Parts: sequence; structure tokens; C-alpha cells
Amino acid sequence: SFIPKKEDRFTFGLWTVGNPGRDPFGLPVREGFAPVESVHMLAELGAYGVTLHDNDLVPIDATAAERERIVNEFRGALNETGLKVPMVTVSLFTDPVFKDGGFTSNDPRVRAYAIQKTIQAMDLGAELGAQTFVLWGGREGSEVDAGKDAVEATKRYREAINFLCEYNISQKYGFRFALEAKPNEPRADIYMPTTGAMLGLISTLEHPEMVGVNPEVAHERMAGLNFYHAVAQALDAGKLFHIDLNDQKMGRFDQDLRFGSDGVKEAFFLVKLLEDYNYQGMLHFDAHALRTEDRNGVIEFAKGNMRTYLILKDKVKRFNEDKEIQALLQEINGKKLELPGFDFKFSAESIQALKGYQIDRATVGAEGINYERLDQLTMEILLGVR
Ligand code: GCO
Ligand code: MN
Ligand code: MN
Ligand code: MN
Repeated sequence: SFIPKKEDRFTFGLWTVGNPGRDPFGLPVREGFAPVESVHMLAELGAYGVTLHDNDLVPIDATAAERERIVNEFRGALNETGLKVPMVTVSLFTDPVFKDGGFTSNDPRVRAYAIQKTIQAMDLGAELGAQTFVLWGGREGSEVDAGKDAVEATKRYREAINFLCEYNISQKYGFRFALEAKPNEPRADIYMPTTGAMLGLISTLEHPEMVGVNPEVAHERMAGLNFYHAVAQALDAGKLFHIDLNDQKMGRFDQDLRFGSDGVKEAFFLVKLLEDYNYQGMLHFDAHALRTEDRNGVIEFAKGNMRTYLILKDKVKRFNEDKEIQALLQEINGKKLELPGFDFKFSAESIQALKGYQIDRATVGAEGINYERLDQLTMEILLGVR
């Protein structure tokens, strides 16, 4: 058991298994898996698909003929293995031209190029059959706030996304955009630093229905936030279009650790949320093998992400079927309010009833809620003794 199958909808970025172990202080330590190699390796491990940035596949300076050759070869591997490309994204951060941002750059020459590059990546995505287009504004931010008006930057961000939505409609691509927030790295501060901030931006767009979020475990944890809560808000808003699974020590530099390798409990509640609410999107791993690893370690890394998800899914089932846990939850969530005419919806009747309400404050305030017991039972499930 715990063997990944296509139906599990696991996907990996080409940049994840392709990562050669370079970091800001050190050189590459291994040869990353090339795109065609990645397709074969991931198919063998039971993944559903691969995702990519435009330039993970096609170099930024490729000629039209080179592009065609590369895309054909890649497609050949997809056809051979049955692997899908459900999501495509664009790199607006690697090339020096984007050093001060793409959509939010002060330089209109750069802003126009960022939009041009994105629509070309959308064309590529459509060719490969992708349904989701992720936008991660890694360079949309600042170190020197004197240099860029943040209100202006927000307007430019909105204008660019509105443009892309119109392009999507005009080409009948049917993409759903997923905005990915990150608080910092590579910029000192990135605009729209959290999933909640992205949800706020979406409500100001011309086509809010076309745009959702792509929350990433590591990014909310870097900001010291509770990822489970961030994803819950996105789910409630109907905006969880995609998700980046990995792990991260709280508050540190961007670590992109294997899913579930650091915060087991948080990973458990995330899996529980996705499974209980029947999330049907891709389970996308955006992480990379440790720099200590060779290519074999990359394979172990890829397997580990999926296996941990499946193990946690089994733990969720145990939790949901555990009689003692369910009885406790029943007790915690089964409290009754005796107040005829009041149903938490505002009306003339309910306001009347509420005005006459008298809580027994002392008794309710003194009741134990039993979270200690519940949490311990949860831990025992996670630790494998239940
Ligand atoms: C990061 C980001 C990226 C994006 C990717 C897709 O921290 O580097 O998570 O990996 O997810 O660029 O847009
Ligand atoms: Mn990341
Ligand atoms: Mn990262
Ligand atoms: Mn990501």
C-alpha cells in the first residue's frame, strides 16, 4: 500500500526534480533530471503529471524552430507515458530584465515584455493541454520603498491580470489563473505576501471568477502563519484552484523541503482539510531534494512526497473512524442553544429573541472543553500507536 496511482493526482514541477542543488552560496551538486527524463521517471513512480515554467522547457532565447523541436520531443514523452501537463506557469524572475519586477516594474518596457512573455507561456500551456495557469510574482516587490509607489504597483498588478484574463477569453483557452503568494525571497518584500492578500486582490479584478489562488505550505510558514487556516479560507471562498505542497521550518529562508518532512501535524491537518472537503484539484509538489543528494536521492525525494501524502491520508481515515475521537468531537461540537426564535440569521424575530437571552456565564465559562484529550489522541494516531 501507499503506492501512488494516477487517480491520486500527484504532480511535480520540472524545476523540482530538475533542481541541480544550486543555492545562493554554492554551486550545483548534481545533474538535475532533464524534462524528458523527468517525464519518464515520474511516470514510473506513479505521478499523474508534470508542470513547468515556459523556460524550464524552452530556453528564453530559443528560435521558433528550436521551440518546435523541443516541444515535440517533450510531447513524445508525454504520449509515451500518458503523463499530463495540468498546469503551466511563466518565469518573470530569472532573467535580469525582471530584476525590479515584471507586471509591477517601474519601466513600461519591462511591463509590456512581462505580459508578452506570459501570453506566450499561455499559448504553450494551451498546446500542452494545461487547465491552470499559475502566476507567482517572485520579483514583484521591493527593497527600496522610496523607489516604487506600492499603490501604483497594486494597480499595475491588477491591470496585467485583467489583460491576461481578456487574452484567455479571446483565445478561448479556458485557463483558470492561480495566484501564488510569498512574503519575501527573492525580494526583501514581495507584494501581496499571503494567500489572504491575494484573495483581497482577486475581488478587485474584472474577472474575479477566472482567478483563484495557489497557496504554498512553505510560503505561509515563512511568514509564521498557519497554512491550514490559509487554505481553509481559500476553500471557503471557492478559490483553491491549485496547491503547492512542500515543507519548511517556520520563519527561515525558503527551504522547499519534502512534503511532511518538518511539520507532520500541520501536514496532517492539511491533508485532512483537502480530503474532508473533497478537493479535486492537483496535488502539486513544489519542493526539491536536499543539496546533499545525488540523482538517486532525487528519486527518493519524489517518492517520499507522494508516500507521505498517502500515509497521512490513511491517518485521516483512522482519525475520522476513531470512535473515541468522534465521541469527543460530538461532545465538543454538539452543544445546544435553547433560544426559540434565534437561528444566527438577522431578522426582527431573532433580534427580539436575542435581546431576551441569558447565558449562564459562570457555568459555561467553567466547563472544560477536552482539547487536551483530543490533541493527545490525534498525536497517538500520528505516532502510530492508534
Ligand atoms: C518559489 C516558488 C516557485 C513557484 C513557481 C511557480 O518559492 O520559488 O514557490 O517555485 O511556485 O515559480 O510559479
Ligand atoms: Mn516556494
Ligand atoms: Mn522555493
Ligand atoms: Mn511554489
